[in-house]
Amino acid sequence: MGHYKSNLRDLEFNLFEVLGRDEVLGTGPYEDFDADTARQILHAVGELAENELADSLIDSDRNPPVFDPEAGTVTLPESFKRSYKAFVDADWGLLSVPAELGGMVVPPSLNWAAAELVLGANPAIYMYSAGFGFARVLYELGTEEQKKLAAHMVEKKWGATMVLTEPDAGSDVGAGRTKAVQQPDGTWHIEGVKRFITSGEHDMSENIIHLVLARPEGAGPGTKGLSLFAVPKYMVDAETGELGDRNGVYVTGVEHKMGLKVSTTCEVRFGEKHPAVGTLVGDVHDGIAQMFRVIEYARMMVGTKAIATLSTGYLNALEYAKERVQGADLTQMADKAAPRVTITHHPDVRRSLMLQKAYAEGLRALVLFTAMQQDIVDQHYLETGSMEGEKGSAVDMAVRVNDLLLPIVKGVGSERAWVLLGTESLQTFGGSGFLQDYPVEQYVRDAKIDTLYEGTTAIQGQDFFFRKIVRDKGKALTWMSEQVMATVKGGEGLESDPLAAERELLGKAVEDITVIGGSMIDQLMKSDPRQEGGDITNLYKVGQNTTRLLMAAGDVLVGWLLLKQADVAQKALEAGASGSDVDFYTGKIAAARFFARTQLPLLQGQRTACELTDNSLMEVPESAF
Ligand code: ST9
Ligand code: FAD
Repeated sequence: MGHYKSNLRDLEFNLFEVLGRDEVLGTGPYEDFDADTARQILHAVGELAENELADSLIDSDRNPPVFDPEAGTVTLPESFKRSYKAFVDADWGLLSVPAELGGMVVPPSLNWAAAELVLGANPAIYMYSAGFGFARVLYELGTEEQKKLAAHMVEKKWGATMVLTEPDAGSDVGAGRTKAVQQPDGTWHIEGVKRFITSGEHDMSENIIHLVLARPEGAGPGTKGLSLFAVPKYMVDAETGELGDRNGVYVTGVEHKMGLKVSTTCEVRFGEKHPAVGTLVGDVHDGIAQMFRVIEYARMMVGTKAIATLSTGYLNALEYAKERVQGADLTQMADKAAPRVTITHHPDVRRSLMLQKAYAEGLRALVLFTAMQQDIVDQHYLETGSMEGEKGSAVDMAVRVNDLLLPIVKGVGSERAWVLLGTESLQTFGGSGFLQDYPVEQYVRDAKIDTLYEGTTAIQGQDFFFRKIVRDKGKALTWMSEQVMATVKGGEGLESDPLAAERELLGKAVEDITVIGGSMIDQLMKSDPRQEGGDITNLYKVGQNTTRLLMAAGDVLVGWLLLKQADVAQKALEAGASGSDVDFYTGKIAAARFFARTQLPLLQGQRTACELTDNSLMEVPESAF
């Protein structure tokens, strides 16, 4: 048995028992894929993930890619190449490709459920296969010639990269200095140095298409002055797809990392040896907005990767805990001859396991609830060709809610996952967890990156508050709050509600987060110098709390989704569930109870901390740190 333990039962529970995805599957644009086919897809991907894909995770960590600085080439370990080939040969990359390029037209919720399985088994496989998704973006945004390039990318399974970061432009993408110079033939020459580029070089596809942000000569400062260019490693004959000359884009360094070692992280130089020729995507200067199409998808991917790893970390820990015999039952601690028990008997181990279960399953539910918003937008796009709905429509709200939830999926998913993997999953193994005999130490190392790339947690917190709440004028937030409050009030009218106490706790958590958000809005208003008494430094008080608000919102949503699931589970038990379903549903109710009773009350402390915020932190001299 390999390292990866999937949770197909929970994926199906979310999709079909909680989110009603069977109503969408098999109808409209998704008519070719009904619920049964969706289940078959998930089982097939799960089987592949647990076997061929998982097979190389450990080996490719111990034998990472080898960079040849002379040739500028990278050789990946054979074990990983086999896994990657198994994935692309099975054509599962086509789940994120549009029909026009030969893709399978499935709702995003099914795509993300399948993605979790790949990302949990061997995340770098999904990242190297980005060419499929990037082709979609190029097809949707590109010129006629770029649409043809997109078709070749899919057919020939080429690699692709997203190229934003530079040595002095990380979070601050707008500080990028890479330049684009237009040529008489309409192409552009790209000049500059990019850093940390994932999949920048490897030996698994004959070509790599780089999507590069660069600043055309004379363009303005910041992100708005950046344009997006498609820059191939080898020039391509758009008609035939045949490769031409080597383009002037070279990898000059590959980083040595803490984890996720098989995923190459490259320094890429453009136009140093000879010109790096690119074409302007869509022939329009709208680079940052275009790149955000990729970033949004990639942020969802990172959140899914994080929780996929937390889930397999938990299931590995659970298996170990059921077998490891150590110590006597706490109630017999005085009896030195008492029988020894498996560690699942110890209250503290149970606390730890249930915490892992609650977050892994609650965050999975959040990923799939977010994906369900994408289903609404995707279906509308397939039917009308537009990604926007009329103002006030369900599609318009789904766009906003998806936007609101993405920083939570990415920011909270990654923070909770890597911390819990370390403090709980690894800890469950005792000293053995520290050894490379088990996969969990690698999970911790591989998952840490998720809090960093695609915008650090601080960036997610700011995005959540300033863009997704304030700029949205609270529309998506209000809708979301209504959904949560419907569950809080869900027990009204019931003769006896077994989850009444949990609903009350969720209601209190909503009150707490409302105070946190409210006091931040208050400080924001007080920072407007145009208002009487307005002081711009009040913005620092907001800035001290953006990550707090993000994490608190994650907890409220996890608590809510677990409770929603518990309601479904309760009904299923009352309807006479049998066999392994009884355990499954009982576990759902237990997780909701545990989370509501042990995690949601902690938000009161966060509320107090927010209310106590002043600017003394900002006044501490740097030398006093
Ligand atoms: C990286 C890659 O880290 C790591 C892993 C790579 C793995 C690759 C494999 C991926 C697999 C998946 C592939 C499939 C792909 C595709 C499939 C598609 C179907 N939402 O606030 P402003 C835009 S890569 C949307 O003033 P600043 C918007 O246009 C490196 N758009 O920002 C806005 O204009 P407007 C990742 C947004 O102060 C404009 O930006 N690096 C959003 O100028 C300006 O906005 C980072 O993520 C949004 N949330 O710049 C950088 N936000 O307002 C992190 C902004 O008019 N830093 N826009 O609408 C940030 O995000 C900064 O906040 C900043 C600030 C750069 C945006
Ligand atoms: P900095 O921006 O210097 O941040 C340092 C610290 O300061 C962080 O804690 C950050 O949260 C904080 N900080 C910075 N600015 C602010 C602010 N305004 N407010 C509050 N806090 C702030 N990039 C690509 O373009 N393509 C890729 O494929 C890619 N893959 C990557 C793969 C790996 C393994 C790694 C490590 C990075 C990758 N990146 C990629 C780059 C990645 O997106 C950046 O590392 C990330 O956006 C952070 O930038 P930085 O490292 O320069 O950190």
